[in-house]
Amino acid sequence: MQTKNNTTNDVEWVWHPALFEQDSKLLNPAEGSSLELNEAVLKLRARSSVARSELNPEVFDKLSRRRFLIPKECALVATHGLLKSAQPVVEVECAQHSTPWGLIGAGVWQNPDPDLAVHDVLAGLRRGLQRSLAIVTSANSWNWNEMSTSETYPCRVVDHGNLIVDSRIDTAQDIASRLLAATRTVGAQGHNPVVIGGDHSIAYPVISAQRERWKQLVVVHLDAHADARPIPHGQQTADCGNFVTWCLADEPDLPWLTLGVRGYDPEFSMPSPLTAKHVSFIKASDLGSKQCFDEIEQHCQGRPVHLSIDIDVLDPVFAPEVAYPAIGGADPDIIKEIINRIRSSGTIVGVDFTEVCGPMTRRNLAAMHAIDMLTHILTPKRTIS
Ligand SMILES: [Mn+2]
Repeated sequence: MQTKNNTTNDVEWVWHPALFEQDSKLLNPAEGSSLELNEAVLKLRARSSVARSELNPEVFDKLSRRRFLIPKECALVATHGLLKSAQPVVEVECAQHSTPWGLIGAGVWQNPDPDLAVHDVLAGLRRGLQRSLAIVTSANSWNWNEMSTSETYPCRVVDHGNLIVDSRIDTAQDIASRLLAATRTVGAQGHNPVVIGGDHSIAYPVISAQRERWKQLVVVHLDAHADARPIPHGQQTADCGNFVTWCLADEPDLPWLTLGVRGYDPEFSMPSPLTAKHVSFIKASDLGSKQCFDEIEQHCQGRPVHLSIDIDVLDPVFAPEVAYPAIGGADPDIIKEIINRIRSSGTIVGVDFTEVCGPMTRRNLAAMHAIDMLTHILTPKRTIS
């Protein structure tokens, strides 16, 4: 059922265009990586492209993991680098045989109000996530909520760093193309992308890459807002208010379920998402009803699921640090239950998580809930088989 469009073995891998050779090393200054030029690397360096199946798995992992090799289709936009390692590194390795999550930071804010203090959000989310995953997966941890030990929560996260953004010269379209390439690169390595933002505009390139990878993909979108506004004339890529319109304009067949909408929308683009074939909405006040869970189960049944989460799906009582707070939102426990239902009916193959704003103090509630929710998604409870 979960047929991939491109199996990872079909991808053609090429040398990263930013690489050059110096003093018996292969350097990628744009991404801050280097590799010893030994005989095997030199021999491979002579090749213009290579298939994964031609390389020993360890060699492939080493070369693709730090993007010495990248998928051919991503090379054109990678000239100035795609991703760069960021602190703190969020890596967890306690479930060797499960598919790793591939973490990408994408601190993209198209038009942030100065009072939203977004400059340190990504670093704060990384700090919180690293701490939270370390506790949940530690051998000594005891979970009072579930009355169980931590070995119940296998988890594997590979950190691919943050998207390279140069605000002096990059256009919104440059950034979107780079994030599309970065998400493809992570997906082609066989990792399920987890992209933390940033504003919700990042979901358009992320979901585009996911749809290429999974023919049967469905999207579950948790948000106070439909983000389905019309595309202004001449706009080159999605903004945070219309990324759904962009996704569905490209892929009218993509099954899409938006959960948690409420309030008034002065610009909802009725015709455009609804000309898409399988779009539905569950408003915030209906979350948690039997009908809601039935619809989620039907939507996800046996399919690969991409989760697109805007933290403002929570009520501002829980998550006040957002750009557009909306009264009457969800309770965090209902969202966790929804995630459980999605997981029991489909397979979560990727996440974008957006719209946490600053200031990033230790009392930022939106960030605390974002980290708790991400931890819940990344550490599914082990099922006894
Ligand atoms: Mn949104």
